[in-house]
Amino acid sequence: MDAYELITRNAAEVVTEEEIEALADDPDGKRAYVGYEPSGVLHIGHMLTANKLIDLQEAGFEVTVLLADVHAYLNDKGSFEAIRRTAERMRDQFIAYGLDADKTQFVLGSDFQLEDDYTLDLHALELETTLARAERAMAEIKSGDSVKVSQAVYPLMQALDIPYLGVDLAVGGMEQRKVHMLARDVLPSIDRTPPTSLHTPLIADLASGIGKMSSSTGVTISMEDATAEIEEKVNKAYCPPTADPDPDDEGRERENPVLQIFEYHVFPRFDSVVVERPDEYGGDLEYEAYDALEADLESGELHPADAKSALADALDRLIAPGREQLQDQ
Ligand code: IYR
Repeated sequence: MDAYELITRNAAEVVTEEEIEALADDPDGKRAYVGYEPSGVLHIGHMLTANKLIDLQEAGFEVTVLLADVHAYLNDKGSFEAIRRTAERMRDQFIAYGLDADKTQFVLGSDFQLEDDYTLDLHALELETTLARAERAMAEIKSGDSVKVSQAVYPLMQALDIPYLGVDLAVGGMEQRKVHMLARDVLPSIDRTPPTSLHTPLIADLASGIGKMSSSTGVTISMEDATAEIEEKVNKAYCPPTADPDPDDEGRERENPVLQIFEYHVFPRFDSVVVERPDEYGGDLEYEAYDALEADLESGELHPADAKSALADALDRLIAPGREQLQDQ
């Protein structure tokens, strides 16, 4: 796989392709980052962007993880002290789950976002941006309904993080895209380069296949789940037997989260996936690529129950090393 393919594989969108091509061809000095609001336990939603960071490291990027403590505070996630403690725990979890501690720079937002220059640049951006524009950028991220001033400041700070961290590429889930578009619009007004961005797909809720998987509203797999919990959640996951639409579904957009997890979490990290089946059901199946597994599930060759047990097994193998390391601490 060449650098461009590695950078863009499994991305839902890149802005823009030409800019990514130029970065792929750049032999050195390329830097990318993802920011996370610190939260108690890492779940597979975090790992989607973390997997992308691992791809980017392989493609020659230096990688920064921003533990966005000030952003979490602005988003009403608790006291600043509690958020700081959570941030430290999150750093250990990312390392346990495969981000190389020697190659990844972890930065706390509060390490640079409270400096004079940053604050003055933030005020300059505030002068350039209407409240309506900032609010629109936050629509997918904010937690409450009644908009606070903090929610207008939040996306402007996220935009400003990009030049202050000196990165070429901002990575995030699709819910971050409006903030990155705002950054492209407003940063030139304070003489900063508009950033290139890459967005990972959103995985649907495990139980329903509807909407976005989230630890606050539905079922997700956490990086601390035990083998039995993973099996139970995956067994209950929405995974229709064929591609035929459910007649009772009234046109609701449903994704297949089992397939999504195979595509975005399992195949990027394993060379092949073995589905174990008794001989009377056709014997074991081995897949080297995601598309073949999807085709077999859709044709009926692969039964959802067998796909689920292979998925639970693969997820457990992905999660076990970090889970054990964290238990020992
Ligand atoms: N908005 C992100 C957190 C975040 C991301 C970046 I990239 C930043 O520079 C700052 C904050 C979230 O929703 O978790």
